[in-house]
Amino acid sequence: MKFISLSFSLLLGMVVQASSPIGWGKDTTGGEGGIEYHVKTYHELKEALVNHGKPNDPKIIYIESFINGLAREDGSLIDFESLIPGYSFEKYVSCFTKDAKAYLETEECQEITRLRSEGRILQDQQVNIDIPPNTSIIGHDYKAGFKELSLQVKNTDNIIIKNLYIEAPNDYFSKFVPTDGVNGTWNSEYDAISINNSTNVWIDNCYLSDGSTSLDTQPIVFGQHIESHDGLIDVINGSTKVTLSNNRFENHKKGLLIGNSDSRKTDRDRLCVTLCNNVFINCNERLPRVRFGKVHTFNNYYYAETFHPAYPSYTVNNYFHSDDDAFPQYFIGLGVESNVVSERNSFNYIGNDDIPDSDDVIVYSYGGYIFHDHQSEYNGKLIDINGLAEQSFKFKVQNRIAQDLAKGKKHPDWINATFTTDTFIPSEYYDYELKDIDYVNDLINHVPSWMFSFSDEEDLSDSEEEEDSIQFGDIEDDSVREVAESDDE
Ligand SMILES: *[C@@H]1O[C@H](CO)[C@@H](O)[C@H](O)[C@H]1NC(C)=O
Ligand SMILES: *[C@@H]1O[C@H](CO)[C@@H](O)[C@H](O)[C@H]1NC(C)=O
Ligand SMILES: *[C@@H]1O[C@H](CO)[C@@H](O)[C@H](O)[C@H]1NC(C)=O
Ligand SMILES: *[C@@H]1O[C@H](CO)[C@@H](O)[C@H](O)[C@H]1NC(C)=O
Ligand SMILES: *[C@@H]1O[C@H](CO)[C@@H](O)[C@H](O)[C@H]1NC(C)=O
Ligand SMILES: CC(=O)N[C@H]1CO[C@H](CO)[C@@H](O)[C@@H]1O
Repeated sequence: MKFISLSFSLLLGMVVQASSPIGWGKDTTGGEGGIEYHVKTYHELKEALVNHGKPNDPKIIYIESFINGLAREDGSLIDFESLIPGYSFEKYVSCFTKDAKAYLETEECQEITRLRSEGRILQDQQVNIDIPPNTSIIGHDYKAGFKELSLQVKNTDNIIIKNLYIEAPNDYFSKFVPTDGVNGTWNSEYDAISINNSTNVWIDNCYLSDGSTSLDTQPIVFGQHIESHDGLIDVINGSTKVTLSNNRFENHKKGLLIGNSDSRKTDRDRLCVTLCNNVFINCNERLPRVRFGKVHTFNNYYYAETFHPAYPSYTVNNYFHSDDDAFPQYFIGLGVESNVVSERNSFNYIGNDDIPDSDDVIVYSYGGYIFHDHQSEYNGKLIDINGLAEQSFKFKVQNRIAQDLAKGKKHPDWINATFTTDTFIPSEYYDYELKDIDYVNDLINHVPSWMFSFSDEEDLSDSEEEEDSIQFGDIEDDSVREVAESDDE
C-alpha cells in the first residue's frame, strides 16, 4: 500500500467519474431508472437481486458494508470442513506421495476425493451469486465491498459494478496438480467476478486484490504457498461488450483472463473488451491474457517488481531463460487469435541487482500475433513494443515446434502465421480520447476515486454527474488502511 500512503495529500485534479462507460461496454446502463435498494448483509443483497419477483427489471443496489460471502442468514460464518465429517485439508495433503509427484489411490484417499467434491458443491452454493440482467451494484461508502464472494455475471446482460472494495474469494478446496509445471502447482476456483456468456458489462472505480489473504500469508505445502485464489475478472464463453475502467488491481497473481480455451471457436468475434484508466500494482500476469477477443487497452498504469515478497514478477529473459514448463510473468498476454491494441499505457517494472528489470515483461505471446502498440512507455521511455511482441511470437513458434516434435503432437494453426500490427481500429467502433502519459502516471494517486476522496463530498457533487446521490461517509486520511484491515467480520 505504499503508493497510497505516499499520495494522500494529492487531491488535485480528481478523476471525474463518467456516468456512462467509454469503449466496448458503452451501451451499458445497468439498473438505471429502476428500484433502489440499500443493503448491508449478504442475505439482503440476495433479496434485492430478486427485485420483488422481477429479477430482470432494472434495479440499483447500493452496498453499505463489507459483505462476507461466507455469512449465513443468521450472520454466522460457514466453515466447510465442519460440514463434511471425515474430511480435512491435512488428510488431502497426506494423500500425496512424499515427493508430491502423485496422488495415492488408496481407498481412504479415494474417499477424500469424494468428500472434496461434496465440499465443492457446498462452496459453489454459498459463494457464487448470480447477477440477473439490468442490475447496478454500487458501493455506497468507502467500506463497501465483498469478500469470499464470486460474482457470477452469467447468462446475463447490462450490468454495472462500481465503487467497491473487492477481495478475491478463497477456494477452500484448492487442488495440487503435480503435472502442472516442473514442480506442480496449486490451483483454485472462484474468480472475484466471472463474466460468462454475458453482454454489456461495466466494471468501474473498484479496488480488487487478494486483500487479507495475500499469497505470503498462506501455508507452504509442497514447496509453495497455497494459491487459494483464481482470477480477479474473467471474461469468457461468448461474453462481449465489456469495459473495465478506473479500477485498481493489486497484489494478485492471475489478473484478467479474456477467453479460457483455445478450442472454444464460438468466442470468435466475441470477447470485445476495453480497459482504460486502470492501475495494476504487483499483479503477476494476465493484464489481460487474451484469446480470440478484440481488446483495447489504453491509458493504464502498470507496475511490477522482481523482488516483491509475495508477488515477485519474473520473465523469460531475467529469470527463466527458457519458457519450457515455466510460467513467466507478463503484463499483456497474446493468446490464440487475439487482436490487441495497446495505446499510451505506462509500463513500469523495477528490478534489483539479483534480478534486473527486463522489457519482455510488457507482452508475451501464447501464439497470438496481431498486436499494435501506440505511444506506450516502458520505465519512462518510448521503446519498440511492437518489436518485442513480434520477437515473443517468433520465440513461441520456435519453442512450440520443438515441443510438438518431442511430444509427437500436431502443430496449432498459428505456427505458420506472420506477426502483424494490422489490428482492429477502436475508433471505428467507439469514440475515446487518449490522455497524455503524465496523466497516466498520475493515476496511482486518483484511482479508484473513493480511496482519495476523504470527507470532501463537495468534490464528488461537483463532478456534475449523477454521482451526487452517493454519500461517501467520513473518510479520513488512513481510510484505505482501515478498509484493508476490516476483514474480521
Ligand atoms: C432489461 O430491461 C429492459 C428495460 O426495462 C427490458 O426491455 C429488457 O427486456 C430487460 N432485459 C432482460 C434480459 O430481461
Ligand atoms: C447465454 O445467455 C443467454 C441470455 O443472455 C441465454 O438465453 C442462453 O441460454 C445462454 N446460453 C447458455 C448456453 O446458457
Ligand atoms: C522447482 O523446485 C526446485 C527445488 O525447490 C527449484 O530450485 C526450482 O527453481 C523450481 N522450479 C520452478 C520452475 O519453480
Ligand atoms: C460458464 O457457464 C456455463 C453455462 O452455464 C457453465 O457450464 C460453465 O461451467 C461456466 N464456466 C465457468 C468457468 O464458470
Ligand atoms: C504450415 O505450412 C506448411 C508448409 O506450407 C504446411 O505443410 C503445414 O501443414 C502448415 N501447418 C499448419 C498447422 O497449418
Ligand atoms: C456463447 C457460448 O460460447 N456459449 C457456451 C457457454 O458454455 C456452454 C457450456 O460449456 C456452452 O454450451 C455454450 O455454447
